[in-house]
Amino acid sequence: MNIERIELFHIRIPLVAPFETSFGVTTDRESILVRITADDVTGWGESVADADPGYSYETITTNWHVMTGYLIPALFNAPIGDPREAPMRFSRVRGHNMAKAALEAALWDIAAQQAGLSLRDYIGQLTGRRMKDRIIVGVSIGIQPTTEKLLERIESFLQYGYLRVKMKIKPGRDLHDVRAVRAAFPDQMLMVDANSAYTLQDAELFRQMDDLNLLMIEQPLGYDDIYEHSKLQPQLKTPICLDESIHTPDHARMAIELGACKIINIKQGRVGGLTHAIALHDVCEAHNVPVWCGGMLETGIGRALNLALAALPNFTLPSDLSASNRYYNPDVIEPPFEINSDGTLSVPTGLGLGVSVVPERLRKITLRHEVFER
Ligand code: OSB
Ligand code: MG
Repeated sequence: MNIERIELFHIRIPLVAPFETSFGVTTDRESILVRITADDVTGWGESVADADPGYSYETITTNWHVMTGYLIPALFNAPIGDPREAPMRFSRVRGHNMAKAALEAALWDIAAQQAGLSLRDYIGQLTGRRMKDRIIVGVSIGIQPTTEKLLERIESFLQYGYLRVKMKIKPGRDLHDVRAVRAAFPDQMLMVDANSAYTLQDAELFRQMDDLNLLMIEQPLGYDDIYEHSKLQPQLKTPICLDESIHTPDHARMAIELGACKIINIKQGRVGGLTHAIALHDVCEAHNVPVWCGGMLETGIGRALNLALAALPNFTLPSDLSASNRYYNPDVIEPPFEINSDGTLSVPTGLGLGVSVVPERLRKITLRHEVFER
């Protein structure tokens, strides 16, 4: 693959409704879209970094700096064989996984197109794994102004056919809300995500949630912690799922061996790209730890990539991948993702990512565009 041109687009796209987590509220999603041209084929990637360092230290600005100063020059340095070489090419930059992942994503899109395959089938070919056609998905519901609004919002999403509900919690908006939701929807597949808002001192709160038949409790403690989660998990029947704490396949092995979690949420951006995400999937599978695909309010570009990843066999739990109209209207791609009647999303079957960016919409949401040529 001879990379000729790399373009970065800083975009800002309005969410159909504000999304509140324990670390803040998002009304407009900002991100960086990457377009790479190699051998006359164009591939797209999307950084999951946000404008603010709430979920992660990475931001649009740090991504721009690391991409333009280090990662893009490393890609222009020499031709690249296949996208699995990207992590080695980027290895002189420590961290900044989201920046690395966005560039690697565009290389996967190109390589799949060059192989004449959908990204899903290309991953299947490289890994020798049998890939799924449809992904079981759930909806992630932000903190609502009141408990009543929360119940209404859940009700409306269930009508679309989502099989699993994830509700965000934060101190002061936790046990009472979760109990109310459980009482209103006794048999609903339900989980909570704390986004690191608690400490081990709050163990009693989670023991009280243990009776509510939750599918899992996602990232209750420190964003960089594994050890304290290993102290909490044995106190609970409910599985803990780690999100923020896991950045490498080694972190996953450590967390599993310490008994810090029973489930891992894989976000390719958080772990530095598809190559590492696949390795993480394999580590979890070898330890009988199920995984699911996390979301970062991606546009359809990141969503298409996530669906191809989630087609791997150990993605057995419902993923945070919802229909396009739950996030953006319109999205930057066509066709939009729609939920099937069985509560799944179909993995795109077209070449590469299998979605097309609509130039007119991209132009409207672009704040800054920069082009780099070899
Ligand atoms: O913790 O999973 C999270 C969105 C932004 C940042 C962190 C998280 C989330 C979500 C949204 O939960 C999932 C989605 O994209 O649907
Ligand atoms: Mg999470």
